[in-house]
Amino acid sequence: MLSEKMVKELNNQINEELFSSYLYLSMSSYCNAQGLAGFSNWMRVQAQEELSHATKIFDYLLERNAQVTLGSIEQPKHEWKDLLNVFEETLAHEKHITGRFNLLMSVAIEEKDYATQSFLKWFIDEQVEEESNVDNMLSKLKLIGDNTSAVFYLDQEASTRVYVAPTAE
Ligand code: OFO
Repeated sequence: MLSEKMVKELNNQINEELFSSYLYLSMSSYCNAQGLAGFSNWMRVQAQEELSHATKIFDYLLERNAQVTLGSIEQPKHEWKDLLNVFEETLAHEKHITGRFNLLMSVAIEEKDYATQSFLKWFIDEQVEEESNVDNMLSKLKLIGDNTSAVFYLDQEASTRVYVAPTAE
């Protein structure tokens, strides 16, 4: 049985993931408004991934017979300085999420909750990949600066990203 503290933190994490999805959906709309349909797609896929993270935690709580308590989702911002700023904030947000999973893992370790430790491992690994993907895009954006044709080339690349549902584990 999950401890009260573990249930509370996992519930909080559902909210964090839903907010992440909301934030990236808002970024997707911003990119579209800037004429960057490829980056809009990239962010939309990111939003879908976050939604799947929320439901993965939701399903785990149900599987463990714990109660899911959904709270309200904070309104995301809808304006950024430019595309570079969008990716700077995405990286900062993903670092925050990594911190959240580290905290969840610390709770699971403290509680000797081995099943939740095993469940959380997928997210810990996923965060390494998420941070790296965003960091790579950010480095490219920093390199190209104001070079419009390079931005459009990158936008083309971003348009090829497709959503892949996480495998059931
Ligand atoms: Fe972007 O991360 Fe969810 O978990």
